[in-house]
Amino acid sequence: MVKRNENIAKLQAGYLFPEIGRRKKALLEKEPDAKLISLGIGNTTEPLSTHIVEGLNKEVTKLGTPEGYTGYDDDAQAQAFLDKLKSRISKNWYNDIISPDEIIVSDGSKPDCGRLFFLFGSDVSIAVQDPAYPVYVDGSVMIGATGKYNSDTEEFNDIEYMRCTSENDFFPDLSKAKRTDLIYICSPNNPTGAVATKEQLKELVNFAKKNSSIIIFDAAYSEFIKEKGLPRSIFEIEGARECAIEVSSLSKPAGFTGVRLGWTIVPKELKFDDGESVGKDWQRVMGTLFNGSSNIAQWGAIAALSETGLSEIKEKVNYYMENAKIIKDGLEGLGIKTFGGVNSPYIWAAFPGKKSWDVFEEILTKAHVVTTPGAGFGKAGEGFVRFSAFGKTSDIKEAVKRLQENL
Ligand code: PGU
Repeated sequence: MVKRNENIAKLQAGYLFPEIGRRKKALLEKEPDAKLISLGIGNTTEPLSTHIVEGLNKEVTKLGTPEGYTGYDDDAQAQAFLDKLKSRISKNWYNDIISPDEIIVSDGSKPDCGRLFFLFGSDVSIAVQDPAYPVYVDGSVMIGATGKYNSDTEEFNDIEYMRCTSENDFFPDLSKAKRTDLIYICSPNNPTGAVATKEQLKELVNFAKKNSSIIIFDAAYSEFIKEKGLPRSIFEIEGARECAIEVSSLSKPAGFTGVRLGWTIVPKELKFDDGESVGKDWQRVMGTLFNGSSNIAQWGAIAALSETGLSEIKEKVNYYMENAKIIKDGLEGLGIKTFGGVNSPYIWAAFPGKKSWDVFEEILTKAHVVTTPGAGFGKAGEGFVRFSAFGKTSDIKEAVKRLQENL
């Protein structure tokens, strides 16, 4: 028999979202006629827009012709697509603050988060926001970078948990944070919906530079920022090129959760303590563990990042943000305090004094609405439930009506 990987054994529970799926299934076994509405996992529901579908179709058709066929990206034609895509990401997404050769295109930001663990190995120390997207902690546990699980504190000994609560506007108090090698930051934030301001990110960059740390900035929801003056990328902040990596994705803004396309930016200035380039090592990791994003998805992304594609993306984002407003107003109308939902597709709803899994169960059984319990994102998420604005507006309205009738 093979010995179980002890790091995987340290994970206390299953991955959050499949666990929610199990609870959904259990309810449906008891009540097969229940019409569940999912405001749980942040999964897009709106069909791809016309221009993007044309882009995808164009490539699929070409793949069936001798002259248009492409395989791995070592052939000239495949390289040319990739170059075109990187140049669009650089110009149309980042306004040229990032150069195309600093972008590595991938199949999404979650897989990139996974491969980043290979880049840094198990000897790094890690800080996360608490609450946080569970991949940062679970992935760190899997590679053995977190030390032992402490059942008294319900935390891993070697992780620096930076509490993000309404008292600090859901941004870590860096004056209290310990120095770590890596600092995971997500803005707009999953799950709290908070967006870091320029001042907060300046403070973060200064902190990272002072401590020679690397920030891993998850910008998967940048397109949902509506208010002017809020930073969409860590690289809008002076000094970030020497201390940050950014992961991003078309999953949420363009509805690519199933198509799969994202990217990671590693600036040329980012170096390890021995002076070696982080970007060069990242290329090495990706060259070994990844074989390029699907050429079909790349064509979809090229279309998505054109002028027409980007205006279609804005429409989708506005659609989901209308949903966010309906949820937020509905909850507030019930006297439930909410955060987020203005520059992010998540509404973080407070249920003080209650266990978030209990609130999750209550909403599931009484209203047949699926949410995500805050405790699944970390200890500071206890007492909160996350509502996702991804869904059909008619379902969102129905869900809010059921909450009003049943809570
Ligand atoms: N980063 C953040 C902060 C996310 O919230 C998500 C998805 C991703 C990355 C993943 O993006 P991809 O580019 O599609 O890989 N979060 C969703 C889905 C759950 C999950 O397991 O990824 C959510 O509901 O939180």
